[in-house]
Amino acid sequence: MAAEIIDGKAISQQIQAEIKTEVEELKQKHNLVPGLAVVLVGEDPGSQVYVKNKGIACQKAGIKSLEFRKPADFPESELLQLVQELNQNPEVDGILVQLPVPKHINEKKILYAIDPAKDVDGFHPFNVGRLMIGDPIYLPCTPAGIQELLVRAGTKIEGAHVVVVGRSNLVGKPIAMILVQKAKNANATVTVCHTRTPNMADHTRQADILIVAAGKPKAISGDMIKPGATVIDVGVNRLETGLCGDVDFESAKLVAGKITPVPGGVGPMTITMLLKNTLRAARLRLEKSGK
Ligand code: BQF
Repeated sequence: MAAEIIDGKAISQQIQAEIKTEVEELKQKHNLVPGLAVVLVGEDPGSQVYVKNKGIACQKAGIKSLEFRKPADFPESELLQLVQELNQNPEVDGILVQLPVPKHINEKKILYAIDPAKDVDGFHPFNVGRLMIGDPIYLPCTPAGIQELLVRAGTKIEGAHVVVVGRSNLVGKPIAMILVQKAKNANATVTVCHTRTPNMADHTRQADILIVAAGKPKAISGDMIKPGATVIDVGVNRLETGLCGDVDFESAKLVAGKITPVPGGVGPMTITMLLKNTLRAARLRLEKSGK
């Protein structure tokens, strides 16, 4: 039997409508418009698409988006200065520096300079630490989107065996941490596989929920999937033929119970969770100001 397709785009639109309503309420009750600063250095074609997606999504939800586009040779010191200005700017609730940054810039140095209270990407060590100890403030957007997709698709997480393929700081490690937590919509048993895992298929075939963030097109095929499993494809590989996931969709959909497509699966949810974090940042600022 063919798998049910998890429609990330439709689920995203629904959540974005919910966020829009909450943003309007914040405006009416507190005269507060959430603001997101997006910084793009260089002309990476993927990054340009992502920044555009984020700007449009903000606008639709009533969130003010401020874009800062800088040339590829923009000095690290000036980028640091820009981040510090945005940290101080009262119109800015969230700050996002689009990754990857050009090679002459130390990515960690920039990410660590962002005020953790404005770190809506959830990459600052403070927020990573808060997640690790089970007291998160901002969850990183892609893992947060994956958890939300699983919940809204009706896949039971508690007690499930989740197998994650990939151990990046952006996706693999944080999604493992989120789903293993003693918390609602979590309590899974989690295995993390990576490039040095021998006999990877022995692990992936055990998964009730298989999350693939391998960074390699079609790394997972149908024969590596347990019949009926939920398969979440985090891959965004730009090939000449278009966007392609890390899962071989054609063979996987014949075996899986539910599966996310690429495009239209996890990607739109990543953007949606960014809006959610920005709204949260605005609310937290309001609380702090005592209004
Ligand atoms: C879709 C990203 C790797 C490295 C840095 C919708 C996006 C992608 C796909 C998107 C991503 C990937 C983003 C779809 C943001 C997700 O319809 O399938 C939206 O805009 N993303 C990013 O900002 O940085 C990345 C992937």
